[in-house]
Amino acid sequence: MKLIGMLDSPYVRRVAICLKLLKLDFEHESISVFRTYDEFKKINPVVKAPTLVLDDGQRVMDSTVILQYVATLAGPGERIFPTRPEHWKRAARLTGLALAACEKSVQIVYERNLRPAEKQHAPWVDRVTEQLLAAYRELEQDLAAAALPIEPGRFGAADVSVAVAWNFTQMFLPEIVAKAAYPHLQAFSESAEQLPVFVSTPAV
Ligand SMILES: N[C@@H](CCC(=O)N[C@@H](CS)C(=O)NCC(=O)O)C(=O)O
Repeated sequence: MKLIGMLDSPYVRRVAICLKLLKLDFEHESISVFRTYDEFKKINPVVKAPTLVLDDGQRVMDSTVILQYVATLAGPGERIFPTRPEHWKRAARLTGLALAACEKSVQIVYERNLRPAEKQHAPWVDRVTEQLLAAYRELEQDLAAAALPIEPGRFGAADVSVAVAWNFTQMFLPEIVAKAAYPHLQAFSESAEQLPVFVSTPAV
């Protein structure tokens, strides 16, 4: 199978890292939904990254849907999702917050990069910024209450999603989300980004 999309997308990166955690073989094509729109459109007319092209040619999109599918392909013992309800509860909450943080970060980046300066709408950016900060505040509280694992063998999709979201926001919006105000997230991210599976899947 082939993963299509740039690793500077937190959605593409979370899928790439999880595929590696699951020890699944895949090819990666770094095609941009913006700079190479027409090329992307030939693969997936909806032009959404990530897109996973399966061996039979079918194309699947949306990182969460892709992860649900690829998790079923893994060998015995390779897991990115918890099996016990109490673990799922935490993973679900962390993943929801991390994906909201990704979405709000991406919205601000798009507003800045795609909309002409004179057309930018400050009330919308303020609202999205408030939502982004709320998501990270909640994540910080959760991590302060109970640390996330940093051993590679215990990493699941939720942990990957938190780490990837934080890295993306720090890459593009460090002046909005000051890392000093989120010490648990920052420490977790620093540990995660040193793991071989993260190092071999760089966001830039
Ligand atoms: N919910 C989707 C979001 C994916 C997404 O928005 N990807 C961006 C790249 S970071 C994209 O495809 N942007 C182009 C567009 O939406 O037109 C997921 O989890 O995969």
